Amino acid sequence: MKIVLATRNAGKIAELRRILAGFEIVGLEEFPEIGEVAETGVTFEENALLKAHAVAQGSGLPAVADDSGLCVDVLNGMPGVFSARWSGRHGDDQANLDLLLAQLSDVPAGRLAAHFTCSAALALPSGESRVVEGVLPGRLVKTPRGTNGFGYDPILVPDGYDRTTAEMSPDEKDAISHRGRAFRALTPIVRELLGS
Ligand code: ITT
Repeated sequence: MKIVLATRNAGKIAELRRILAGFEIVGLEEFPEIGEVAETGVTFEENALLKAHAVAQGSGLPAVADDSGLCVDVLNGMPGVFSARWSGRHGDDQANLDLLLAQLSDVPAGRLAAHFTCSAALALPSGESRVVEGVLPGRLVKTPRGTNGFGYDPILVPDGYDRTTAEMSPDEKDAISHRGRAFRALTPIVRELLGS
């Protein structure tokens, strides 16, 4: 059974194709008629479900979606669901990172706790859906380090590590990441609902 990956974020696509390696994954490029889904939800869960349902309806196939972001304690959880458009330029990782670092410039190093969150949703063309969450807690560094991954990876050091997720290998990040956790939790649910 084919599953449509309901995301246009290249960084996520690369990670999800690894994490969901056992499934027959098709990308949104096979459904050019499906437009952008407005992320009008106020939670990761709501937005993941919005995207998964829209793509399942538009493609007629089961769809999985990811809504994720970086939540910074000292900013009351922001940028959160606004992570991809924090600078006002959706998907401009460098601009988003630069703005966040500017906002944190006066915050002492000891007060930089933050976490990545990922809500992973599955929706079927019938309208049935499931959603689960994964979290990666850590702290931010003010000088970006590493070239792997995407988004805010160069500034998040997971708890128990001294490297950013951009300094980790793809497999190392997948094993502990919010996305790895969420989609590994979703996998048995996908198998159960699709009978595969
Ligand atoms: P789709 O809606 O097409 O999936 P998007 O980039 O708009 O793509 P989101 O609204 O879920 O997706 O925003 C995700 C943002 O959160 C992403 O652009 C990064 O800035 C950040 N982010 C999420 N997961 C991350 C990770 O593993 N490493 C670094 N940054 C991450």
